Amino acid sequence: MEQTLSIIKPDAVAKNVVGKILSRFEDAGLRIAATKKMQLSKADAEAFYAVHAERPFFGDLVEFMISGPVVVTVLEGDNAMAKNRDLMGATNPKEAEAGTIRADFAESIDANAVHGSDSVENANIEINFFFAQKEIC
Ligand code: IDP
Repeated sequence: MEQTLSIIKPDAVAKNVVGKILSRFEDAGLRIAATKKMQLSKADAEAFYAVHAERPFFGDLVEFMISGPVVVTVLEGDNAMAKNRDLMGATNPKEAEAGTIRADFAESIDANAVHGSDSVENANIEINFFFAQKEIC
């Protein structure tokens, strides 16, 4: 069964829409294999987004990701990675299709409500970044 990593970002946690977002995953047939709320450290955020280290928005992205708690979740199901990306919508909420999480809950490209792994390979790396195997059911 395929797994992917979701992060509900600080803007959506602050808006108190964690349950609404998790329901969208369940309504689409994905199962929650693990989930936890946590406050990322600067080192956590820098390491997680290391692939973007050279991008001009990297500093702002790291500051945003540590601006409040996040909810990290392992989602499981058929085509979990692609299904989660479809549910999320485009990176820029102004371009996100109606009915997607970002269209409904995100403010801007900086504060865009959710992260989702963009390949099955990255999903495995990202899941191992946040969870021990014994935490995933
Ligand atoms: P994704 O989250 O849709 O996979 P990525 O390209 O992997 O998008 O970028 C990671 C995150 O970096 C985005 O979710 C967004 O918050 C931020 N980001 C991406 N591009 C920009 C930009 O051009 N300006 C500001 N922030 C950006």
